[in-house]
Amino acid sequence: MKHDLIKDLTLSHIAIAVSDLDKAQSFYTSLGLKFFERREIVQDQGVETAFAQIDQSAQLELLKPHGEDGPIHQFIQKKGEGLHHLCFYVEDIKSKCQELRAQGVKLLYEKEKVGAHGDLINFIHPKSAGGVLIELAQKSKGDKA
Ligand code: CMX
Repeated sequence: MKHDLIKDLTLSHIAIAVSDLDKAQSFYTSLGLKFFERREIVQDQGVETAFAQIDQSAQLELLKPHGEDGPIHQFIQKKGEGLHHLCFYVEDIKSKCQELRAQGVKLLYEKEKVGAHGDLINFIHPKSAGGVLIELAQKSKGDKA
């Protein structure tokens, strides 16, 4: 069966919380993924990230705590390593968030923040999404990848 692609919502990345980036990267490399050389520290989120391309659009993001204040540190302390969130790219994050708020969906931030790659981001609380943490992102203008 052929499906029409929804251009306004594409999978950006699947994120995994890890304690050791090198170890996790080595595992996913042995699975066949190729990681970008550049790792990024996102101070605001308290994480260090490593990304690998999965297919034409989606990536795998490994998230290691940077410091002891961030959500990934807390997540690993409480639950251990594992699947952390899904991220979808949207065309216009501000209007998408307004649309969702109007439907009663709980978003974490009142105003979008700057995340990895300089993208604008917000999150849907897992309690509003059947137990799954969902990140919404709008591509930064400088990032055409
Ligand atoms: N996926 C699913 N459920 C989750 C979750 C996750 N990643 N993190 C927490 N939860 C659940 C908990 O299990 C808990 O449920 P119960 O009440 O049923 O036990 C509930 O949410 C509250 O959890 P908590 O441990 O008390 O955690 P907090 O409320 O302190 O924080 C959250 C949860 C989602 C608000 C926090 O993790 C957050 O602000 N996340 C957004 C920012 C983020 O994750 N940044 C990471 C880096 C982003 C990137 O660069 O990609």
